[in-house]
Amino acid sequence: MRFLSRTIATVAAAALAAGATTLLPESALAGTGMPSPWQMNLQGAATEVSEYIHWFHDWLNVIIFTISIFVLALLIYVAWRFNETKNPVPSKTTHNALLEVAWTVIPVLILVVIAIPSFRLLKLQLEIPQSDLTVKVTGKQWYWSYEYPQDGGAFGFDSLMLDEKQRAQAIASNKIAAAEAPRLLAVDNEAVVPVGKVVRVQVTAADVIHKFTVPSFGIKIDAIPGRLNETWFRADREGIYYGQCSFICGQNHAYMPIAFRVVSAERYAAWLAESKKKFASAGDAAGKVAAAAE
Ligand SMILES: [Cu+2]
Repeated sequence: MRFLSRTIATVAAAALAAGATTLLPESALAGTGMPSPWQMNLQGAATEVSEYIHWFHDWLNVIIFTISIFVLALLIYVAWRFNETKNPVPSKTTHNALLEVAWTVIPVLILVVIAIPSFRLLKLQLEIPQSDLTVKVTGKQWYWSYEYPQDGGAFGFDSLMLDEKQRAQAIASNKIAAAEAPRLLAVDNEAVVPVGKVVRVQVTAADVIHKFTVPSFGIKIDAIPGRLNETWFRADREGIYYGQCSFICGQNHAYMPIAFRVVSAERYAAWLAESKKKFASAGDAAGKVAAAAE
């Protein structure tokens, strides 16, 4: 009985903890844009889609915990009430119409309650609103290339992970703040986008299948050679948001992070002007890979 009360207490504590994260202010949620030590929950939400995903996740947890506790309670009751000593002559009942209808209809209703928000989330993700800018992303073994086709820029660049030496150098030379340059996530060229604008992201791959994933934006989409996939995000807050390739794509799959820096409209304009010059003469990716291999 003591074990039982302790188990119930543990389950209740877990349910409370799951519920509490939704009540906490956003700033109390560690790990937005990148994971933080001992983080247990999803990465903090920075877009409408991501916030919906968080809500849906919490809602599913409520349903899962309720069903699990209900079934556990029924099992305990049955074991206690109908054991051999308490109930020596078992009932011969084989049918109960009301009960059978109930245990068919109630699960159907539960599924409907899950399906409606699920379809709404899919619609939100798949229907791209009128976009303010487009960024084309190409997955390559093992880095990402970004192209800015609109905005009069028509420039592109490769974004490669900084190794430990490069990362230390970048921090020492104040190119990037240490808190914004986590190991295995910091890159040489971040993709910069303006805050509060709808960014249409076109995703493809040049060699094998990769997957473009940014948890805080709530986006995850396949990068497939010969196919152009589309998704979108509108970041609500400035900051640095990291993601990773999430389709095993070869030897350095773990070392091709994604980095988006969300900035004000003015800083974005300045970055555009600078990048048009900086990346105008950039060599193609093939040349870069050949140079790196030497
Ligand atoms: Cu990949």
